[in-house]
Amino acid sequence: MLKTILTGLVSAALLAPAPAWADPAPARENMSHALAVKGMVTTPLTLTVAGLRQLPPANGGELAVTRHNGDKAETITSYRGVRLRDILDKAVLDAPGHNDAKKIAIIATATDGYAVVFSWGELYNSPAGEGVIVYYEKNGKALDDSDGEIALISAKDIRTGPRHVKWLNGIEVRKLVE
Ligand SMILES: Nc1nc2c(c(=O)[nH]1)N[C@H]1C(S)=C(S)[C@@H](COP(=O)(O)O)O[C@H]1N2
Ligand SMILES: [Mo]
Repeated sequence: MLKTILTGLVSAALLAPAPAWADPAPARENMSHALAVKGMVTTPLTLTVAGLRQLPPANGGELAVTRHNGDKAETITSYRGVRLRDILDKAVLDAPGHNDAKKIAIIATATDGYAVVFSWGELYNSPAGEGVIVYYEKNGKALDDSDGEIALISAKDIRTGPRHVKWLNGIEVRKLVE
């Protein structure tokens, strides 16, 4: 009797769809092991954490990650990474014409399909650019399953959640306008 009930409960649990409150992201499978820099660049790159460590470090202190509605997702105590601008400069934007760079969008993508957009003007010619950082350490440690191995933060955004890209694996440079 008890066995029948238990077996029933176990199979119900296995068959039932995940409840809405469950974390939808299977974090462990999402881990990003490398960052591909591609598109309109003269030198496409594949950077692992070891490769990112070779670039000039950019550190940040306490930062609240806030969702679009203002709720707090987490508070980061410190982070260490590389400015997205420095990564793009290493790959070299393929924008030879006087006005080419101004038409460029930079798309940051994650292993789960999440993607956010920056513009050249924002990264290179606005105060926001300083705070756009690809990071590989959080609170003094390597990133774990919840957002690792590589992630991105736009520290000067009003709400930092939307452009906090966990499991970052791609930076694509695209010219949007001919
Ligand atoms: N890879 C990836 N990063 C992501 C998301 C996502 O779905 N996938 N959600 C974003 C959103 S909308 C917010 S508000 C923050 C905080 O998300 P959390 O609520 O999962 O902590 O992470 C952001 N980063
Ligand atoms: Mo969000």
